[in-house]
Amino acid sequence: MKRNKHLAKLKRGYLFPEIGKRKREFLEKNPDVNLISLGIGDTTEPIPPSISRAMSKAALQLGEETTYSGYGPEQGREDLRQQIAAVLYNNQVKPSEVFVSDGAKCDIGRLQLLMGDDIAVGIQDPAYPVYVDGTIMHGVTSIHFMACTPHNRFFPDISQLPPLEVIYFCSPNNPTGAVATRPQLEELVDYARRNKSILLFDTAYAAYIQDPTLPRSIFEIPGAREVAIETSSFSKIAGFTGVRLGWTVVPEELKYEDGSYVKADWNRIMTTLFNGASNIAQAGGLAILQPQGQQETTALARFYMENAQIIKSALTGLGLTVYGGDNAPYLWVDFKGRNSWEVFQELLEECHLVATPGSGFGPAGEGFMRFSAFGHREQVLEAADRLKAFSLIA
Ligand code: PGU
Repeated sequence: MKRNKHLAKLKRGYLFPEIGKRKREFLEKNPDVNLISLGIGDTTEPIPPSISRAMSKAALQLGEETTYSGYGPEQGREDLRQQIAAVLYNNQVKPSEVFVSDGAKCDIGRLQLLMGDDIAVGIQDPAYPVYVDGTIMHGVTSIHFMACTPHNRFFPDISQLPPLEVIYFCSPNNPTGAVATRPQLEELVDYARRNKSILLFDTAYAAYIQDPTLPRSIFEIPGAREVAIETSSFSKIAGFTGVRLGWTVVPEELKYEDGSYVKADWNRIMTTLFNGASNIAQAGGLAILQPQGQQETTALARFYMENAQIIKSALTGLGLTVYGGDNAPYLWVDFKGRNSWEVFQELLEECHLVATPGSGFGPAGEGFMRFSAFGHREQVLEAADRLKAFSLIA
């Protein structure tokens, strides 16, 4: 068999397995070390009780003749689609536009099937690596990196953008923790309308927005329905990283340049390549959207945001400039131009801490490190103590 030639264009292994490898190598040589990971953005706290109970119940129902169910609709349970539209979008989207899935990462991979390979794609730099790697695997060669750095307050200069057919945009942002404001998103939507581009908007961290003036969805922006697809996830809301449940909203109005409807193709892709999200996971999703689930998950987000503040104050105490952490569970830390893999290694060896090298998210991430706020409290406090004693920057 001939290899997909685009796979050879990928620069290295996927970022997080690479970090896992370095972590394992270090532990093999230093087996007694108590390593603390603030690396991969993986939730650590248990799934709240009303949600785990709903999933246990759903699992037991599968063991009973009268309540067993097999394949469900590929697009997700109708009641879950309704609840997502009502609770998370204030009915600004229709249930029929919500496609429930096994997670945002999986949807991002499938969304790339909507695109031709002869298109120009804009991606924030730094960005969640799946956007770039997935686009390359798909055979797209024209990738425009939109630098998002402290110099432009993590928002690209839209007036300088070439015509782009697709723009990936993530807010709250992984890795910088920046959240785009309403005027910024209005500018982005306006660009997409003028250029007939499609925005692929990732809101996996929307539940972490604390400032009520910041938009939680692109569909809060007038005109976005004609230009945007939104992908999101229950992973970070409720500790569902291992349960696997997300969704994508494709508005009815959204069209390709030839006038045909994107939603029809998305439905075709999902019904062909996906067989519906796990029924147990969907029962959990419904519980998240009940008032009790909402209370429990809000408390969970608050807990991780307190972690963010603990790590932030340890890092600022070292004289480092720290971005993010106020409306997103990531801290983006300026290590003053130092090579990020070198800093990674020093943090590993001297503090026994794992953080993610900024350069793993794109060239503009060089010199930065991402610290995740996911962690048990005692580990986060211990990590903060170790950082305070860190001599690198002195
Ligand atoms: N979108 C963004 C922006 C993310 O950061 C992540 C996870 C996802 C989607 C994945 O959502 P799922 O619904 O769970 O599929 N990013 C984490 C985990 C690493 C990874 O490879 O997904 C991170 O540390 O960046």
